Amino acid sequence: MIELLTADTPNGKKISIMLEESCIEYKITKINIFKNEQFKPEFRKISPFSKIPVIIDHENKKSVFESGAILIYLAEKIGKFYDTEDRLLVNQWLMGQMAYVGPMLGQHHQFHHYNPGKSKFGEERYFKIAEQIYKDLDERLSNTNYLAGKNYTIADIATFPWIARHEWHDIGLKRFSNLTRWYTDISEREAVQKGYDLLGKGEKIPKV
Ligand SMILES: N[C@@H](CCC(=O)N[C@@H](CS)C(=O)NCC(=O)O)C(=O)O
Repeated sequence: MIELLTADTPNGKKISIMLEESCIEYKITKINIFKNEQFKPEFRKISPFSKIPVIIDHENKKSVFESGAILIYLAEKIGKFYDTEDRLLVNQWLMGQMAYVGPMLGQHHQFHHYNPGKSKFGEERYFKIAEQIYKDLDERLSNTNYLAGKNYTIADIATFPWIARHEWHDIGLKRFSNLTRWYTDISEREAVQKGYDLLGKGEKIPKV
């Protein structure tokens, strides 16, 4: 059994989606990051940067932090979404999500969605970067079905919950036909719909 310690954020949703896709038995332990529960010493023992998500695999008592590392761990455990044939490409698109797409869209959320009017520089800078990310993903998806090629992989699972915040981004997802096709296709997966509703409150994936 896998225990997912998380909050309801795009990084958290990556893992609930992966667990639903994997059909592994799991339970969710909520970490309230607005009440600073991520800084509690017992949590920091398994999450040295005080971040969600983290998993504990109760079969072998291993814990894993960092969403990309968790996705790789689970994919290797179930033998899905990380084919050896595609692995070099999956690694690149997954690392690109972890190091660039997620952190930049996260900054865009900070300036454009949560704190508008506080920094013109920050708003303009991250709007431009977010728009470029949409363009780059769209270009990639004009050549392939999924980010790492013909197969749906953990690179898509990592990227999807960030694009699902498209209403916050105000970039206009509809303008990007290949990204829209990819987003709609993944949105229709039952496991993705279930995993997206991480807290079981009936949360729906935003439509294009
Ligand atoms: N690179 C990390 C980022 C995790 C992350 O930034 N988590 C945020 C929520 S999405 C968090 O725990 N924030 C609490 C804090 O910064 O105090 C991952 O992908 O797992």
